[in-house]
Amino acid sequence: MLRLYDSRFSGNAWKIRILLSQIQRPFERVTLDLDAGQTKTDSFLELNRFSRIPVLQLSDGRTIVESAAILLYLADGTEFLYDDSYLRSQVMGWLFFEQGDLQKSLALARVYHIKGIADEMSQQIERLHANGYMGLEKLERWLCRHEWLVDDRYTVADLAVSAYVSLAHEGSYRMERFPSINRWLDRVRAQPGWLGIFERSPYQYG
Ligand SMILES: N[C@@H](CCC(=O)N[C@@H](CS)C(=O)NCC(=O)O)C(=O)O
Repeated sequence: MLRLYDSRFSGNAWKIRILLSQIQRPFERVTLDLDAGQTKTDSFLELNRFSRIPVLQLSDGRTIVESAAILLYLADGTEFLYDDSYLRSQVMGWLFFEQGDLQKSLALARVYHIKGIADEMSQQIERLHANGYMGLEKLERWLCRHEWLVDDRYTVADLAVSAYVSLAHEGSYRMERFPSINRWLDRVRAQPGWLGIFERSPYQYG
């Protein structure tokens, strides 16, 4: 069976649990405590050279790291990824955009709030917001004219980009500025098999 190493609050691992639910793949969930340094041990480094979650371990023991790579692996041959190489390249473009232009700026601001250190980190949050808003404005511009990120249906591009965007308010982003993003998030959440971040997948063991 597949094994997913993740943590309770990670948006990157949440993306994988949503897709596993949508493709109805059973998996064992191993939830790590990041604050206790469980991604920094020698045995974890054997699983992920970058010492981060999520990590997907296949039944033969091999691992896949980086949420975008895991999503592409799991979505291959399903309705959530196109076969056509041009359309696949468009999906990948959004996955790279999410990692480069959005993920850190949205995730770190959220982490500072969750850890209760937002006041002391206010200057860092301001810088993160400056970057994050630039990415969100680009996304809003696209979604003003398109229902989905690539072509005419929901794919792992929508899944990957929506995860941290839907959590951005927890990092004090003013999301009412982005009406097209909000309508798209409603469409994403309405997809069969979609799960909230603290919701348990019916396909989850452990
Ligand atoms: N680019 C990576 C980012 C993964 C990431 O940032 N993981 C965080 C949790 S969301 C983590 O494991 N942090 C622990 C650490 O860096 O020690 C991905 O998309 O998988």
